[in-house]
Amino acid sequence: MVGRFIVFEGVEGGGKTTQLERSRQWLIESGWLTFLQSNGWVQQIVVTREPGGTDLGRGLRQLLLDSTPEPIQDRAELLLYAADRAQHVEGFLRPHLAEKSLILCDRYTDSTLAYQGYGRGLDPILIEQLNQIATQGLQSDLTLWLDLDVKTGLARTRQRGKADRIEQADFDFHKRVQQGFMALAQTHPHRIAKINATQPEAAVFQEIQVILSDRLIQWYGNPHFSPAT
Ligand code: T5A
Repeated sequence: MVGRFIVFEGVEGGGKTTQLERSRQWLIESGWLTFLQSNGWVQQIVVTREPGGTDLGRGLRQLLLDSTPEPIQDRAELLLYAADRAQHVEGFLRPHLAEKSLILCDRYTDSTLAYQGYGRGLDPILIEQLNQIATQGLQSDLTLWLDLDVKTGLARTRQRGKADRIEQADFDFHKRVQQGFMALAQTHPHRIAKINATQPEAAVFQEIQVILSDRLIQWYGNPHFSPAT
């Protein structure tokens, strides 16, 4: 059995990074990781993100998120995200899955459909094709969509300081992105699980934990222990 690929998605400031780290810790502290390792199903948990999960990707991330005097054209932006993904899939995700890693990834293909498709207005069919070229068919096993209203999300990121190039886009852009995630979750109800991210951090994680536990049991069977909460 190869590893599993879990993705965290949502609008700016939705709490993906926070919940991804909580999930990693819970998988270790609950006993799940030991259970999976002792059965030979999983070797390790790895954490990664898009853009920026590889050396090339870190350079691309800087190009994409730093503000530049010359505006980045929408199609150029799309191609840079696709290049980041192609490198990430081939150079990081597939090798780790082959080594039986449980991968927790901050953003993946749904972000491109939501941001460059719904947000920028680029053709979704073109984006699907590019996603296919970049991923060669690699889909997440589970995507956790942290559903949060745009205003709250942006307020959270602004508390942290200077907004990056994408965060600086106008409010309507971010609203369209949010609508994009909503539409994607409706289209792919089995792959994408909706999480109410307006709650306090611990309550958000409670929801995630229930979904993760269900999926782990579905994938690997019932553990012969009671995972600690
Ligand atoms: N992008 C990406 C595209 O346009 N197309 C693509 O194909 C891809 C892959 C990536 C940017 O690239 C775009 C999307 C993004 O604009 P990024 O830095 O990875 O840039 O941006 P984000 O993923 O949005 O990262 P953020 O750090 O801004 O948001 P997170 O990770 O969702 O949120 P997090 O956990 O850092 O939390 C933000 C703040 O809120 C607090 C945290 O403490 C933190 O201060 N917080 C909460 N506060 C109250 N209640 C809660 N429940 C909270 N949870 C977290």
